[in-house]
Amino acid sequence: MVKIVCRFWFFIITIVLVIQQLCDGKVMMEYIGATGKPVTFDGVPINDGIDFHFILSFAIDADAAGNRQNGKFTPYWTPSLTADSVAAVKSKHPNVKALASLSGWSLGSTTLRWYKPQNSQIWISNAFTSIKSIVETYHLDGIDIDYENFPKHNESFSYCIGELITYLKNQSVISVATIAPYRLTTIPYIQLFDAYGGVIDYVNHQFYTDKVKTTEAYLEDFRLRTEEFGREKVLPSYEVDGRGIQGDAFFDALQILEENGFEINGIMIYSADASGSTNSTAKFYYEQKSQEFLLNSSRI
Ligand SMILES: *[C@@H]1O[C@H](CO)[C@@H](O)[C@H](O)[C@H]1NC(C)=O
Ligand SMILES: *[C@@H]1O[C@H](CO)[C@@H](O)[C@H](O)[C@H]1NC(C)=O
Ligand SMILES: *[C@@H]1O[C@H](CO)[C@@H](O)[C@H](O)[C@H]1NC(C)=O
Ligand SMILES: CC(=O)N[C@H]1CO[C@H](CO)[C@@H](O)[C@@H]1O
Repeated sequence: MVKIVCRFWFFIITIVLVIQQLCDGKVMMEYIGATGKPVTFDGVPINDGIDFHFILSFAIDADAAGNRQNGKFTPYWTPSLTADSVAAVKSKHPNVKALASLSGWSLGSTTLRWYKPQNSQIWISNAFTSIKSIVETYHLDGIDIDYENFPKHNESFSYCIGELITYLKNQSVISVATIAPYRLTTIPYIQLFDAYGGVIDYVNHQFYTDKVKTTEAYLEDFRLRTEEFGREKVLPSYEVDGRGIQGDAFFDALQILEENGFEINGIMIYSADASGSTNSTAKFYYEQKSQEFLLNSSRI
């Protein structure tokens, strides 16, 4: 009898979670802290109806001189993003989550790349311990995977990163994991996603690297990326003052995606550093309008 009641509640809870995911679950992903500018969370518009994720950029498996540390990650995001400021923005906005993005393109003048660890188990264990400590210090909820350069033999990438995410989730260190492929790194990320997609919540594909500048090209590109990574998890993305589609054409593209049957579950923006430093009329315009778009489309 107890067993049946448990099963019943498990069933109900599962249904509720699935419905929640389908109904609201609109997410905003905002990279912050990569440029070294003294950027803060203050001033970033955060709508109550959106699951707002700040992605602190970056935590890196290297010392300050760029030497590999065998899986021991250190935070290198701008020092103005303090642990207290993460706690403050989360307590002011219960819908905010904070993630650490792993790696990024470079540290100072050193280009960062994935390397095959000598011993995968030791790398995973070091990564688990160092990331757990960063998560606890900075009150984080998850990690984003942003390795941007790969050696020829990268088989261990999928295994090491997939196991790391699995282990961090299993031990309840994190609740969210995202990946950030770009035009030239889709293959290793597809390998990771195919093997460990169950523990990956969203795909922050960097559409602005795909050289698409028109709404029509954006639609075709989105079609391609959702074929690679699945329709539910891929988020359209925008680079402020950057590459790819620019200005309000981005919102036209989102409209066209919806008209073509794609459900927009969230939007990724790179980055708060750029948005915060544009002139005052344009400041955080894309963050504001993206959230408005998501709320509009969730009302359908
Ligand atoms: C973590 O993994 C262990 C071993 O596979 C399993 O028994 C346990 O249920 C998992 N816990 C969670 C929260 O997934
Ligand atoms: C402010 O930004 C807008 C939009 O990017 C631009 O059109 C305008 O020229 C900028 N104004 C100044 C004073 O930089
Ligand atoms: C949201 O909907 C309102 C009302 O229909 C509309 O005026 C506004 O332009 C929409 N905003 C976006 C970003 O789609
Ligand atoms: C062995 C292996 O997985 N190699 C892949 C590494 O990643 C590149 C792309 O960056 C692929 O082309 C290889 O197939």
